[in-house]
Amino acid sequence: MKKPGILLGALVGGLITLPLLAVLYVGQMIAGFPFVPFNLFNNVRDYAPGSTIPRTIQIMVSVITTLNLGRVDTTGKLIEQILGISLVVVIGIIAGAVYFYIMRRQEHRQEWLPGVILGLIVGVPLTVLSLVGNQILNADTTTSAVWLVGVFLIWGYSIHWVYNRLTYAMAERYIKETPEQHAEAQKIDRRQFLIKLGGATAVLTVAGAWVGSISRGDGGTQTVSLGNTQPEATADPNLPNANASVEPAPGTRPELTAVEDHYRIDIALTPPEIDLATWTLPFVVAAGDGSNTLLKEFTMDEIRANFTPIEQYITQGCISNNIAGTLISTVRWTGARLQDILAEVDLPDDATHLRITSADGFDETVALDLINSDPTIVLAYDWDGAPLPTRNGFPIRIHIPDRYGMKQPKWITQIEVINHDEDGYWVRRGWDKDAFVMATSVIDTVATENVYTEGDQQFVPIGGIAWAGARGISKVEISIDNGEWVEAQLREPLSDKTWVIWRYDWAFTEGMHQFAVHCYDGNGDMQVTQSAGTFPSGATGTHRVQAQVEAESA
Ligand SMILES: Nc1nc2c(c(=O)[nH]1)N[C@H]1C(S)=C(S)[C@@H](COP(=O)(O)O)O[C@H]1N2
Ligand SMILES: [Mo]
Repeated sequence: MKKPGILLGALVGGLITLPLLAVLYVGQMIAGFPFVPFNLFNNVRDYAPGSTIPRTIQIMVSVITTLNLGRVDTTGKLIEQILGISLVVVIGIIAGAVYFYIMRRQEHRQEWLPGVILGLIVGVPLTVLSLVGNQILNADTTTSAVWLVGVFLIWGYSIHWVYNRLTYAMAERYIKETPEQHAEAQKIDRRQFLIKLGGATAVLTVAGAWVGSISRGDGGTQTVSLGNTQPEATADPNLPNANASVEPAPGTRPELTAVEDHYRIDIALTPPEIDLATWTLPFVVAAGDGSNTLLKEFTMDEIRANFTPIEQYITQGCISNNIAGTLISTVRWTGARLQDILAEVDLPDDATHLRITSADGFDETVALDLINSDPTIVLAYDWDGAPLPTRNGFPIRIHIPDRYGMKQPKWITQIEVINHDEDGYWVRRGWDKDAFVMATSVIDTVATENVYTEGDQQFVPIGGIAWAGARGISKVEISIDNGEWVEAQLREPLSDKTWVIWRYDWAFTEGMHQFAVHCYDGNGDMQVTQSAGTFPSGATGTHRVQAQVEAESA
């Protein structure tokens, strides 16, 4: 019996890696687990020696421009993604070849153990590379690690299983051949088996890609069994919209998020604890010899006392928030205008940008033009009237309207004045350079427990939120059972920067129904309804839920 060689190993390694990619993709789309090829690529880009990667990207950009392949940023991103996927396939091919090479030299048939070892040798490093400071994770690190290693164990075992099948087994119809014809028979058997294997991996890969793409962004249709009896967003007389005429439908999320419930996303494993006794906010400029010249320095007391506090109700969202996800919150921010602060800093003539750095190693750059055009950009120190919680950026963080959180450093430790633009922490890792907030709308509740009668008609309240950054919301529409889009009522929001609560009271017919929502921003532009995942520019897509609506039992 002839053992399969390294070429066959390469083929098998490549084939088995395709469904692996599909499974990883489904894992990302459904549960937010890291998609190894992209994370791996980002890491290779960040840590590759010297200028290999920037040079590759430069070549890519000139190829795109020369061949007229479309917008450099989007096409470039696609090429990067293809590179990432190819990288993993190449790893699979090499792993398969090496594995077959090693197994050929074994005298005896091995059961599962070498396959598991293969899975660990390849899977553990790739898992680590996919999890270290790389993407804004949706799933927690431990669960992600278990998932990734598990998937790679199955991958390794599959390669091993194929090796054993090719080496030690043969379809029954060939076995009765004479020993001389055995080698020939084995060849035919292998060919047939490989064709089947190719077909099976193709089917699995396509099925995985399909399942992943339909569960993209809007997560398919969820079933809501919401419908609490009490409205949660009861009017607080102190809120600016206390007299709003539209009441939230029961089960709508609180209009104002409790500070301790505000979502948290950052690269810090534990939030940095900053001591106000030693903290200052220095504005510096590079001296040219590698050191910094201090332009101006503020203590927290000075920032609080010397600048008029600006209070704003603000909804902030994370670019990693899935449609109807939880990485979005609304609180009252207080801070000093960055314009006012800069008026006291003697900026160099050629200054164009500020590079903000944070205690956790995070950084972002903001253009002076943007700051000068918007008096609502603040360095914030209070949330709901109390100093920022440690986890949310104590003692100071920036707010820039209309951008996702990734553009807005917390725990600011230094502001460097520079004369050029620079990509920030997440931008360097492939996320959107501008990170403008995508308009989004969510159904929070179909209040099936709050059905009421008016005249001879029964109604069920439906409600939720819509948000489009500082652009505001001009219209929310819902569609029931794929029917016509009808306009919902809009509750007056807390401010022009917060989400808007909407409500629609439906004169229902009993039964199971599908509900969909979409919104228009303040410019009258409809939200993007095409489903897209969070990377690289924020999720888009229509939120849909279904609910069983029953008549009130009188
Ligand atoms: N220093 C620092 N600031 C940061 C980040 C970070 O990792 N480090 N993450 C950003 C991201 S991605 C988001 S979504 C917001 C989240 O702010 P929150 O945790 O207060 O909700 O902080 C932003 N500012
Ligand atoms: Mo974020």
